Amino acid sequence: MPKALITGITGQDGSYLAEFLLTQGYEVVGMVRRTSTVNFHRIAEIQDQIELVPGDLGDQISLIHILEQHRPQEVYNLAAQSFVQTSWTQPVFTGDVTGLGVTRLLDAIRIVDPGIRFYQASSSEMFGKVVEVPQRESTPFYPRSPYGVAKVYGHWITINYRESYGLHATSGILFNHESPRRGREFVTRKITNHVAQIKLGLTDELRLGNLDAQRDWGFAGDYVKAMWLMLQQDEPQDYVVATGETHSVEEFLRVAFEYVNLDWHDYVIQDPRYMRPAEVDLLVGDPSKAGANLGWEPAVSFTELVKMMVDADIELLKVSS
Ligand code: NAP
Ligand code: G4F
Repeated sequence: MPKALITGITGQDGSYLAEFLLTQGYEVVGMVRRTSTVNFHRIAEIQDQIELVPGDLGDQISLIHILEQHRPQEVYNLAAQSFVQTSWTQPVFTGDVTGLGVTRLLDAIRIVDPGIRFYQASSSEMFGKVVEVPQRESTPFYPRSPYGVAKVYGHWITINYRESYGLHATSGILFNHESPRRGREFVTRKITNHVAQIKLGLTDELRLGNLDAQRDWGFAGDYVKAMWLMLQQDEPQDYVVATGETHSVEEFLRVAFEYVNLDWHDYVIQDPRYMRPAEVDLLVGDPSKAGANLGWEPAVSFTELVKMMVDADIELLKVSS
């Protein structure tokens, strides 16, 4: 039975990837960091099928011990300080975990077992102030946040360890992907959570920042399959994973509110607190390499994604209220 280690298993992608790997017959080990309150809600349904081990990307000894004790064939590095806005208030922490954390893990792999296949969760945020539309694997980076800068470091150190030590190390440049399990601070989930609250009479306003930003939004459940496919290739390469479509925050708002027969103009207030010091205005990916080499394509459309998230948030609030 193949064994995979997932860092960031308590997050959105970690939970979907763990479920997917179980369906592929994997033994799944998930690294979790110590928290004062248990935060296993996303993996609650599979907790008895996976093994959770303590560790932290800030602590290389913990990474070495986990690899020595569990001997995975594949490592998926999904752990990160992943919220762009927070990266301006905690830039050093973000650089340490999201950037240097990748080196700690790659070096632990080099020391313990250089035969391990490694996946790095790179991001379309690296394209930032884009120099090419659509963005592809060869598009130069121009990050616009401490998070984006840290991800560029993680991306290049992954390539460097591949070229320096011959590791099977792959970087997936994933565009925004969402789901009912998305953290509530990200704009899509913030919108669908508020649409549900407004529909159920629990609030009457939604405060947002820049409504003009455009993103290439896909479904997280589709994207974790691409991660796995990348590690099944004989030759490690980097891939853009995206839908090839872009939509504005305003469009997301409109579709979400219209789905429950409401007009977003009646509820949304623009609040400077949610504006960013530097914005990424437009992201749209070209996933043709992933299509050609991996046979990957997204299954869930933009409208289906919005509706799925609104439905899930209404259901969640009905159950909890
Ligand atoms: P997420 O929901 O924020 O999950 C992040 C995970 O990282 C959580 O499990 C978190 O643990 C863990 N973590 C944070 N700091 C850590 C540390 N110091 N040591 C160990 N674990 C730590 O993020 P996601 O949306 O699933 O994204 C997964 C990865 O893909 C991230 O690297 C993200 O930057 C990248 N990415 C995401 C997208 C997207 O649109 N979702 C697009 C491109 C790239 P806790 O639960 O304890 O906080
Ligand atoms: O949902 P967001 O916070 O996601 P963002 O910044 O695009 O980052 C996400 O996608 C990246 C991939 O490109 C990942 F690497 C990263 O880890 C994360 O998952 O913001 C999306 C857009 C931004 O332009 C933001 O300015 O929505 C705009 N926005 C407008 N009002 C808002 C808000 N974003 C948030 N979070 N909250 C608002 O109130």
